[in-house]
Formats: sequence, C-alpha cells, structure tokens
Amino acid sequence: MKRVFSGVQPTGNLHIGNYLGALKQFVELQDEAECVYCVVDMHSITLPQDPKELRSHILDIAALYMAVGIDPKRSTIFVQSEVSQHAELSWVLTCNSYTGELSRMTQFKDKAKGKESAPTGIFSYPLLMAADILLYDSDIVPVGNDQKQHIELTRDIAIRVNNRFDKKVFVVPEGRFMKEGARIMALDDPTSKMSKSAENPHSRISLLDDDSKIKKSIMKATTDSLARVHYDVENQPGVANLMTIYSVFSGKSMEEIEKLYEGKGYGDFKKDLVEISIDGIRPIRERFNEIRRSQELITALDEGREKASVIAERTLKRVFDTFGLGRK
Ligand code: ATP
Ligand code: LTN
Repeated sequence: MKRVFSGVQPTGNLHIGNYLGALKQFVELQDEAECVYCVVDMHSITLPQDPKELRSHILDIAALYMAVGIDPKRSTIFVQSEVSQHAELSWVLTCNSYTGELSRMTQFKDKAKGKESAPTGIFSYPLLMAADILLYDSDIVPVGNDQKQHIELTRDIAIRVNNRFDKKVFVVPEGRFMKEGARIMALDDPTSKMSKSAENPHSRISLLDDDSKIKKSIMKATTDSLARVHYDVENQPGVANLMTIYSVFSGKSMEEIEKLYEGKGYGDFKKDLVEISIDGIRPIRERFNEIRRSQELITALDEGREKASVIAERTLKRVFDTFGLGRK
C-alpha cells in the first residue's frame, strides 16, 4: 500500500484554500493509501508566534483535520515537535543540500526580500519539510500548488543521497495537486493567493467563519465590470476564482455554471455561492465544535504520536547507519 504524508502549519485557522487545495485530498486518499497527517508546529516558528496562541492553534488544526473527515482510526494524526526525528533528519538533509538551491525557492525570496535580517528558518525550512516527507518513506504528498518547488527539492535531495550510496536510502516522493482548487486566490485581490496571514479577514473564508461572515466576504469579493459569469482567468480573475470555489463545493463544471448564469448578473451568482459555501462549511464548523475539547482529540494525537514514532525511528536508524553516525 502506498504511503501518503502531508502537513499544515498551526499559524491560524484553515481557510477554504487550504481545504480545497489540500485537505480535501487528505480525506479522499484515506480510501486508497496509508495516510499520515501532521500538524507541523516546528514550521510555524520560522516566524515569531505567541506561545499561548500556538498551543491553541495546534489543537485547532488537529480538530479541523478530524472535522473535515480525517478518521484517526484509519489515518495517523500527530504533532511534529512530539516526534524528535523530524529535527534530526532535517540536519542530515541540511548537510546534503546546497545554499544555491535553497536561495532559488520563491517562497524564500518572497519572504526574505533580500534582507540580511531575514530569519535563517525561512531559508532552511524546506529541509525540515523534506525531512517530514522522507522520514515516513512517503510515496504521495498532497499539497497546494505553492508547495511544488519544495516537493521538487525533496525529490532532488532523496535522489542525490540514493545515488551517493548507490541504494534506496529514501523513497522518492511525488506531489499530488488538485485539478481544481490547487490555488484559491484572495477574495479582495485575485492576483495573490488566499492566505491565513493576510491582514484583511474578508480576503479569505475561514472554515470556522459563521454564516454572516461568509456572506459578507463573498458579497464584498472583487469581480469586474464585464458582468458575465464566464471562466477567463486572465481577463476575469476574480470571477474565475469565485467560479472555482463554486465548482469545487458544488461538483458542477465551469460550463454548467456558465450556462446556469447566462444572462444573469454577479448578484445572483454570488447569492448562490454564499449558500453553497455555507452548506459546505457549516458541517465542518459544527463537527469542529464537538471535537475541539473532546477526549477523542487527545487520544487521537497520543496514538498518532506512537504510530508515527515507530516509523520515524526505523527510518532514522537506517539513515544513521547509512551515514555511519553513532556507534551502532
Ligand atoms: P498561508 O500562506 O495561507 O498562511 P501556508 O502557505 O503557510 O498558509 P499551510 O497552512 O502550511 O500554508 O498550508 C497547508 C496546505 O494548504 C498546503 O498544502 C498549501 O499548499 C495549501 N494551501 C495554502 N494556501 C492555499 C491556497 N490559497 N489555495 C490552495 N491551497 C493552498
Ligand atoms: N511547507 C508547507 C507545510 C508543510 C508540509 C510538510 C506539507 C510542512 N511539512 C510536509 C507537506 C508535507 C506549507 O507551508 N504549506
């Protein structure tokens, strides 16, 4: 059976971009693979976090995993910092990567903006991500489009180490991306991706937003003056983004949506999108509220840590033996 691994940072609450781009795949893959899903808290401290909020967000993300349909009986859910092998393998990978390839990561370039004071963590963070993936001998990594480059780097390092020792030290993983939803754009600016950390709360729809907030954010969303519901990313990026959200929540194709709104304005389209989004999000929010303070959540994370540790320990031992680290 193939193994799937992915992670989400506990830097805030999940938005529909995270859900439609990544988490929907997490849920689907449970039927065909052994899935390991991590709350990557060590990634989140690449930028300063309030310790109290971080602790709370870790449980929020784990509860959201379960609320969207990840079943801890079938999949492993755990917290990254509770399995120390992630940090250990990350160092080994650091010693097998080049500063040149890390400097080319667009996320690093965007965040560091060439400043000397850019935190080292945002430079080396793709190596921690590579360690997450390689530690579990992962075959498939479901993520949004923004992570493509990091997956490529992970593959390059795995192949490099395998070639150096002329054996399969690491499984070479593959990214998995949604056809639709892999890059949901901000509602107030369809040229940048929807993000947890953007200042304007109406730029995103969080999975924990109440119905009135969802309505307000969609009704305010940027469109254009062409007044036709037509899928054209180049000339109508705002409408195309809303159509993508509509399509993934409703299961309707772009052609079907275009037909449905032929001759109608954005008002009708947006009103329906509000309803469809609320119907998609409400059950997640309600389930989250049941799980967040439950023993079920704690048990899932305790058991998850144990299951993850067994795999992590085995892989790290193999890597240490390969490199000659330790005494035996
Ligand atoms: P953000 O930039 O939104 O604060 P992030 O990029 O740090 O968040 P994570 O929370 O770590 O993202 O991402 C979890 C998953 O969601 C990743 O697989 C990522 O690719 C995906 N993702 C993030 N934003 C979007 C988006 N706007 N559209 C589709 N997928 C996304
Ligand atoms: N870097 C990712 C989060 C992440 C991840 C991972 C995703 C950390 N480790 C391992 C998949 C597999 C992000 O910022 N979205």
